[in-house]
Amino acid sequence: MTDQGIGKPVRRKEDFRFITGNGHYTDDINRPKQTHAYFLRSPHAHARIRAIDTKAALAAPGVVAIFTGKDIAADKLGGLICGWTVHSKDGSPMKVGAHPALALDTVRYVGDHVAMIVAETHAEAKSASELIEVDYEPLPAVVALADCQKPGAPQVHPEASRNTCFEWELGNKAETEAAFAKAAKIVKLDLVNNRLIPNAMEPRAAIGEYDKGTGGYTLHTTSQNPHVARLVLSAFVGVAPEHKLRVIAPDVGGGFGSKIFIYAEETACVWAAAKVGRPIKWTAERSESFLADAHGRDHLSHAELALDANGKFLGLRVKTIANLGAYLSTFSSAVPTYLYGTLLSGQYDLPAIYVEVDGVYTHTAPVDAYRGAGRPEATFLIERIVETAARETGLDPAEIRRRNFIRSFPHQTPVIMNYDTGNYEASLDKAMEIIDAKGFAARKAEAARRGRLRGLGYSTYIEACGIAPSAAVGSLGAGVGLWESAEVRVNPTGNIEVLTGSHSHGQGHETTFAQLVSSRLGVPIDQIEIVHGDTDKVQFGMGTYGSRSGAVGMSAISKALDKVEAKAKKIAAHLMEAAAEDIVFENGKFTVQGTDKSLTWPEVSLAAYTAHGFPSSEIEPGLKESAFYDPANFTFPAGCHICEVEIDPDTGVPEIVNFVAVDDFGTVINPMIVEGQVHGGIAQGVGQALLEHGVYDTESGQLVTGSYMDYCMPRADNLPSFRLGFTTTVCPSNPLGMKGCGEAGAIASPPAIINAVTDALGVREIEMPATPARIWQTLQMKPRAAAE
Ligand code: MCN
Repeated sequence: MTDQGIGKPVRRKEDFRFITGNGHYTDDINRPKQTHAYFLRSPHAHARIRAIDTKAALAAPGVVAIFTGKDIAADKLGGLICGWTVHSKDGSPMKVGAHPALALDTVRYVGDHVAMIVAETHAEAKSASELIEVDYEPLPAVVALADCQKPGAPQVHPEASRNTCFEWELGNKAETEAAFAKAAKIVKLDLVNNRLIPNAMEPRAAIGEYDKGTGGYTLHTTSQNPHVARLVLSAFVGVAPEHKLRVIAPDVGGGFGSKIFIYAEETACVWAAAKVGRPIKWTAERSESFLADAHGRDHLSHAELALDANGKFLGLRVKTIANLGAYLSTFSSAVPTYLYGTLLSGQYDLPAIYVEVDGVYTHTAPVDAYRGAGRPEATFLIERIVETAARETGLDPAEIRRRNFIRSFPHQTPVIMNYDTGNYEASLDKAMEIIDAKGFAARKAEAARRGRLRGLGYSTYIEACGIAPSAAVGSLGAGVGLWESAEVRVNPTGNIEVLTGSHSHGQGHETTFAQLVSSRLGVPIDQIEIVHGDTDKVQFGMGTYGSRSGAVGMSAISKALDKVEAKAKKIAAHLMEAAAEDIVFENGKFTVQGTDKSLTWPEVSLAAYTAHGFPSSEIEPGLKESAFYDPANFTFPAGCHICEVEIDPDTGVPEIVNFVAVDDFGTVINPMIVEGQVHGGIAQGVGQALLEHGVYDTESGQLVTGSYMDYCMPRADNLPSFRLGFTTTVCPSNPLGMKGCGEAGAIASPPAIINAVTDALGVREIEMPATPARIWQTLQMKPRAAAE
């Protein structure tokens, strides 16, 4: 056994290249004879394009070519797709508006793609874009979520009347109504889940190339799932046949969901490379990222919780309007439906749930998955209404949760999910102990003496991740299977290459995946290479999102390792003239049970390739195995986050003085990496709860928060030192017992923070982000509200 195996806090081996400037990101790559692209974007939220005059721009210095929607249409390319079909209550499929990579005759949001200018340099392409004359006929736009379904509202797509893409429902309406009819108490809450703009450190980038000799295309791009990109670009958009398209996602500097999708710019770069006969490179400027990366969240909800006289939950009903933006992005329909409604049972034994979601179009950037994707919205809703119920019934917030926790597993919720395992009380107890919940009253009193308002907020969350099995997601409308694949190649010298369909863009896979192999084969991690992100190298893969790479991707590796081990034992048995059943493989050594005969890992690896004397009918030469793995169920990470805030009533400035997260991620491969994932997720949750808000001007549809001057990202001094703890229930749905950890922080933390802020202020509600201005305003309104 190496000291780098499962459970060890091994330092991330990829970090050396990242922190010494030796990473290879898409923008670091330059191809011979490369040109540069710039995209002319719509300044209008909604307008008809009467004409585009590119003459002057084409004559500008350095310009190689200019393409518009008409050129793409002339090539009969398909539009950008949404890969998940959702059906409305009446059984009709969602209403999909056309989404050409470059706008054809209408632009539908500020930032929509109008023309692609290809020039010798980025600066030349950009300045030529100013010479393009677009004759726009501005049209009225619908921007506010609350307005878009009103009669007479401007229409985003002719296919979707009332701008409604789908009217989805889940759960049993009649049973839920019956539960409400017998309730002793009904708690009602209106909630806004604020729009967020993802801000990965590396903006999106692409280099499209075409090889005239082979007819092959190559796309280097900042993707979380290069095989899916290749599939969509070939099968649906029709850029090139799948076997003639290579997609490479090299080092990628964060994605948080926003790099799952197949966007216009990457599509146009690879398509146009054949037209100009030279590689085309594009790297987003940060302000383009604000405008045109898919945004996250943006829900308006009304929720009602029915309780009996003992504080036991009887039923939950929810109506949500979910903003999809101007076009359906790659997975956008799944986020406010199957990734949201299915988690509304939370950690609670809730006998009846009925949820309705209207997915609506507005003249804003597309909205799709962003760290947590649907599950933060569900957790925010359930944890806010449970907290409100505690306050309105006079029950302690921990006590009302305890009264309603699910305690036996497996547990079938009324909203599809079947929770496999968990121990919610254990994580609540541990979090309360770490934060010293008992001492809170004294701390509050002490803060009051200093003129500060102190509050405590709980969030006992659950999420579903892994985003698999294929049969389950297929039955819910996914257009793809959601398994994962792996290949383990043992070289003759004993070192190992693992080809995985997962993609690492900050999650430390090169370390944790190698730790798994090290544990199993007894080989140090520096002799193990994790290969990912290249469709020409890796057999296939569904990529990284939904915190699936551990539970699904590593399980595929584990399955391939089973095969490698079985074959290596067979070879060792042959070499030592023993039966394969008698070979024990431990710590990288093959021993014939009960003897001192043994062989080392390198000896067996070498023998696999020399293959001298192998009985050819029984043992093939070589040691290389692959596997596709489809799990039995989602995984259900759960836990308890508790936040303690202090507010300065004079300025409204909140300070998180204490934040405890106790999570159950099943078997943990690398506790240091997992803690880092939790820290990052909480930082994003703090951003959503207190700072970040994507705001459009409701009249003009201009993005008001289009730069870091207006969009407030969390900084180090907004964050406390998090205190973490773990509880463990081993996941029975995959061979490693793992549950995903990548999104938990972003899912769990916002309600804990808002529950703490409302507790400190002594108010029922405050909208996210609870900025100092909003908090101060709430405090000023409070005496008035109390008097009314
Ligand atoms: N891990 C572990 N033990 C567990 C679970 C996970 O050691 N029980 C390790 C895994 O081996 C992996 C890491 O923790 O190295 C995260 O694993 P997992 O939870 O499976 O999540 P994924 O690797 O699939 O990553 C996706 C997830 C998502 S959905 C978003 S969004 C997100 C996130 O990860 N985006 C990130 N974390 C991010 N971190 C960075 N730095 N950048 C992003 O873009």
